[in-house]
Amino acid sequence: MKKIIVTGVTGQDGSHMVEYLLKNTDHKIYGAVRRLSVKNHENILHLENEPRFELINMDLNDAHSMRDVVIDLQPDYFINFAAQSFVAGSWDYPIQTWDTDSNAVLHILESIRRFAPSCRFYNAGSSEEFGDVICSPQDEKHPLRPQSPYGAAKCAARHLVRVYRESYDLYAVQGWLFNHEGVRRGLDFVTRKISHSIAKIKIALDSNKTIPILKLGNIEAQRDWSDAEDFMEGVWLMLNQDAPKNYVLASGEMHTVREFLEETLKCANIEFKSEGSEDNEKYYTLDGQLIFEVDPKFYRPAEVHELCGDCSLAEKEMGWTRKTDFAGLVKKMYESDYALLTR
Ligand code: G4F
Repeated sequence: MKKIIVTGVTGQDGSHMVEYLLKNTDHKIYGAVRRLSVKNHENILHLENEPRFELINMDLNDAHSMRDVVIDLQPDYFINFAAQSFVAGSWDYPIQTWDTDSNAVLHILESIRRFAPSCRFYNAGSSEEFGDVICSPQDEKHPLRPQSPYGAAKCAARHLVRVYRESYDLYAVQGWLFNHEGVRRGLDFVTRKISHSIAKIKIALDSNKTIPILKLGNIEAQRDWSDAEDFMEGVWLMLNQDAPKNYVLASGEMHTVREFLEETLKCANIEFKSEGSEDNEKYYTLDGQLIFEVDPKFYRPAEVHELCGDCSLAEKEMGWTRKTDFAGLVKKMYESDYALLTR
């Protein structure tokens, strides 16, 4: 039985990856977790009794712990989804971001090269690496122009993955995953912040309670949003080609944050009118209750204004396709949050 280490299993991508691997392979999956005094295992609780899934202790910021795991397990695959993945937070804690998203990748690569050189390695890359884009859509040839400490750390990791692949003949890849969302998305990310807040607003409106106003930053930012679950197959395909190669995974569609908000309001059957503009824009229900306002507190020191991916290479060479479209993703997230809050 082959062995796969997956990091970040308590998060959105890691937990979906484990589910994908349990369903589509016969391999044994080791979910690497950091011991915390308060457990954060909600996303993997349902997998606790799976005989092919085992949790192991490992801290990405401790090179020795990582090395020992690689020596002991001799994994066939190592999938690294652990990261400081909140772009806005990377200005508040840039060093922790660099340590986790860049230095830790170097430690993994060193462990693999020294102790398990036939292990295939996937590192989570990001469309944030393209940053201040020069053309749209972005494919694998677009230059790296990061705009945040997070984007810069992912670019550094990308170079390390390439250097190790070329220097030591490792099977090491880093896909460019455009924004991918879902019901397990953290509440700070804009899509889940919107779906969760609008569900709360809907419940408050229906029960005549005080409305918890949604506050967002730059609602004109444009992103290429997909369903995180659709990307897991793409990651696994990237690890199982004849030769290692990096691919873009994306939807090829671009929508503004405003469109995401308005599509969610549509799902909730909330009609609204807009007043003001830019920093002062507000949305009200038709009977005048404030539901949303722009809050410059959520603006970033530097913004990536638009991202739109071209995944035609992944489709052509790996046969990868996505299943959920933009409207389907918004509906899924809103309905899940509404159910969660009314349960
Ligand atoms: O949801 P976001 O925080 O995601 P962002 O920055 O695009 O990063 C995500 O996608 C990347 C792939 O491109 C990943 F690598 C990364 O780890 C993460 O998963 O913000 C999306 C957009 C931004 O332009 C932001 O300025 O939404 C805008 N926005 C507007 N108001 C807001 C808010 N973002 C957040 N988080 N919160 C707001 O209130």
